[in-house]
Amino acid sequence: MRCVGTRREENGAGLITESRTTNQVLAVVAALQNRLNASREIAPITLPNCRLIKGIECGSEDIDILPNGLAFISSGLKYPGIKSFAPDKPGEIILMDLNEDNPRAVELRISRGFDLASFNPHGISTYVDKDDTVYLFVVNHPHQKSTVELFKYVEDDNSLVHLKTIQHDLLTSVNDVVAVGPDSFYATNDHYFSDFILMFLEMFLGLTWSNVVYYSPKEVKEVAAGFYSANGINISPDRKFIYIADVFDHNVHVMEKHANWNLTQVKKLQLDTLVDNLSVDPSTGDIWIGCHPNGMKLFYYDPENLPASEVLRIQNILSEEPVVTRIYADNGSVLQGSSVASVYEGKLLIGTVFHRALYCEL
Ligand SMILES: [Ca+2]
Ligand SMILES: [Ca+2]
Repeated sequence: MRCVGTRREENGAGLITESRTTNQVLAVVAALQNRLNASREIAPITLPNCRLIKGIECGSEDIDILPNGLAFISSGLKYPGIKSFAPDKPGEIILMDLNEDNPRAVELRISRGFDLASFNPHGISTYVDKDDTVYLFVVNHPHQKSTVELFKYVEDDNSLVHLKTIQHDLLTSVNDVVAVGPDSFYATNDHYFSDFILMFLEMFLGLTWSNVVYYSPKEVKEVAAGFYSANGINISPDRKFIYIADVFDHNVHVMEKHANWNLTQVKKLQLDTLVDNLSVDPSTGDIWIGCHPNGMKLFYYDPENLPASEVLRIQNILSEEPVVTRIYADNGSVLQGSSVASVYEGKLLIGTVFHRALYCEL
């Protein structure tokens, strides 16, 4: 004590400044731990009829299911700071027909001319046009950049024909997209920066510089901003509302879509988990979410302390009292780092950022 007292006398102002700085750093670290839910442990919730899907070993970050039961799965994401079990293997798009009694995962062939070696697929979205053409929008990170690839799905030979690569100054760090036309979509930028160090700094400091962009060949504009990290995005069955997950703010934003494609916030539903991709059940309008209960375990991969999985279902999000149900939870012993959950007629697919995928009959 005496020693401290003496120093205080000699350099009082300096010490106060120093302790203020220390307090500020501690506050930033505490806020980061909160955003990552760093202390959360979960109790398991099991489902009776689930199996791991054969052939999916290196991620199934996003899943989009067509009204006819064909499920598209993006696999093999390499994302700065996140684990990959196959860092040198290009990503792929996998298809499962959920009408089959025992659905299998089949890799889709991609047309010539597309650079497969650098394919690094992330969020996806399908769009069925008036003439029944199926378009698949895929967020891609070739060489750490962000593009959106537009494909046409050809059912006859289970292939994807690459139509175009979309790149734009406003599409800097794209996480997910939701198609609103055959060549237009909303996209989330999960960070303002695309450089890894600056991305980390942005997360560490808790900047709310992440946004949502509307893209069409005629017009590209920011339509929502102020997110810690906008991640999953999807649309209501009546196509009036856009749902956006803020992964580090642990909530889902409900936005009203206007004729000029601008978005205005209707409400925000607070949760206690890191919300990744959002799927909408077309028959009920329920939102199914793949969540990370504890982001620290996801970002600092430790085989002794695995990242967990959690699936939430939100019913009646527009009502006064939405119902949030925890459908599935696992400590990572079965499924690590769940990022998406999608349903089709009593069947549930749960995908992960870099691990396997689960097929369940509900
Ligand atoms: Ca998606
Ligand atoms: Ca995502």
